[in-house]
Amino acid sequence: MKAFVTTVSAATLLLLATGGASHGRPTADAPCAGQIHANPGFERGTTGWTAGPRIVVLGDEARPARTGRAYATFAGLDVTRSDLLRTTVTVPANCDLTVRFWVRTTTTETSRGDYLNVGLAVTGIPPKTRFSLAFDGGSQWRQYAMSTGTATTERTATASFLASEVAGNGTTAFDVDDVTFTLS
Ligand SMILES: [Ca+2]
Repeated sequence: MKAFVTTVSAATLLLLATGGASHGRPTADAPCAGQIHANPGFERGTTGWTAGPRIVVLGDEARPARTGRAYATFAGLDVTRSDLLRTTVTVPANCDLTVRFWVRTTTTETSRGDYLNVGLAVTGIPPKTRFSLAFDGGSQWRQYAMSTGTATTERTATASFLASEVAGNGTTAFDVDDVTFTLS
């Protein structure tokens, strides 16, 4: 490609540049758009996700999904345990990734015995907990968002939901739905 470019005239290069602009961006910039996860709302079960054995995906008329019929739930079982739900996507060079997700909290707790830590691990940046949600998260669906920022190289980004529960002080269930991964 470089050899080709050096042999064409400046006038042709100018034509190519203006032609590219008027017919949409060339492929180098095209990936920075749209939602890129195949199963953001768990309608296809845990496809595209790595889910711990106690994470169930269900449709429940008493506790309906935010959209569709399914969601991921870290159910309050009043046992001491932790569970992890995560997924990894590729972030093309020069793109920003925004992860948006909804959480609903059902609880009998009045302290932070049980929690849901939401993290975003990005190539070149130390993994970090972005949100630490607990009993006071609210019984209605609430949306949260976190972003990677941009870089000049392709990266991977792993979003993780780690629930930790301690037995004997009440129970908290965390429901998660519509985890979208949008490039810009
Ligand atoms: Ca759903």
